[in-house]
Amino acid sequence: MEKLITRFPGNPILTKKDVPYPVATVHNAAVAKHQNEYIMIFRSHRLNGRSILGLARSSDGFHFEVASKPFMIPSDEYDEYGVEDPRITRIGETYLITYNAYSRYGARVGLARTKNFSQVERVAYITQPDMRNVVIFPEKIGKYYVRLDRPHTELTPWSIWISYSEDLISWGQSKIVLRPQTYHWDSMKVGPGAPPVKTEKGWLSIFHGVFETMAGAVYRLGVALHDLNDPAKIIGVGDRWILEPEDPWERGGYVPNVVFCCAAIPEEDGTLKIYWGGADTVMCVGTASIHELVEFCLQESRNPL
Ligand code: BMA
Repeated sequence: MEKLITRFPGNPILTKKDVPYPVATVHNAAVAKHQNEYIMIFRSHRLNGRSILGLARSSDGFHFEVASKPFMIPSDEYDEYGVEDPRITRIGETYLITYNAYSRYGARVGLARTKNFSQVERVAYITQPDMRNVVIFPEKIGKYYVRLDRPHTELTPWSIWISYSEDLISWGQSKIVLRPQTYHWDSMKVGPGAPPVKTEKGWLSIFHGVFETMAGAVYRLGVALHDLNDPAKIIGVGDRWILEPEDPWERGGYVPNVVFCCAAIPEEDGTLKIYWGGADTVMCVGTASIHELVEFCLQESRNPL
C-alpha cells in the first residue's frame, strides 16, 4: 500500500539535546510560518514532570534552533500543573495559540496571541474542564470563528466536536463531527491534531486516533475532509491511518507507541509538512501531497459517526 506520508530522513528533527535549559522531552509542537521563518512552539516536560512550551526557529522547516528561554510557562491557578500541546492558527496578522492547561481543577484550553513571537499575551481560558485539543480554523466561516474541540470525559466517547464564536472567547452551538469507531484503529478516542488546511474540495484535518492494546494505547494519525461552507459536515474520513509509530523514537520513549500531531503547514508546491511528536520524547516531520490526502478522504471513507 502506498504511504501517504514520507518521513524526513533526518528525523528526529528536535530532541532535548537541542534545548539549552533542562528538559526531559521535546514533543507535540505547533508550527507557523512567520516572515520567511518557520516558528515551532514545542512542549517539554521539565524534570519535575510538568510541561512548559519552548520556541525554535528554522529557515527550511526541517532544521530548527531553540531559543535560550522557554516561551510560555505556567502562570496561574488554572495551569499550575503545566501548559501542553499547543496549536497555532494565523488569522490576519495575529497568531492565535491554543494550549491545554492542567491544574488541580482539571484540563482546559487556553488562548494566547502574538504578532511576532517575542511577546505573547494570554487572552482567556476558552473552555471549562474537561476539554483538550482545540484547533481554530484559519478564517471566519460566515460570521463565526470555528474550532474543533474534544471533550474529555469517561461518560462520552472521546470524539471530535465543532463549536462557533463571534469573539474567540465565548464558544457554543457545539455539534459532534467525528466519533471513534468500534474495533477500529481509532476505537478508544479521536482528537483534533493540526489546525485545518483549506483546499479546493474542503478543509483537510489531521487528527489522532487511539487504540487500546494489552501493552497500552497506540496513537496514530488519520485525516478527514470537512465541507468548506459547513465544516460540521465531514465529507470524507480515511478509513485507515496515515501514520503509525514505526521509527525507534516513535516506538520507544517517555510514552511508547505514540505519534501525535499539532501542526501541518501547506506549501506552495502542493505538499504538506506534517509535524508530530514521537513517543512524547522527540519531534519529527514528514511530507505528504495535499491532493493525495484529499482523494484518500473521498475514496476510502468510513462513516464519521
Ligand atoms: C494524550 C496527550 C498527548 C500525549 C498522548 C500520548 O492524552 O496527553 O499530549 O502525546 O496522550 O501520551
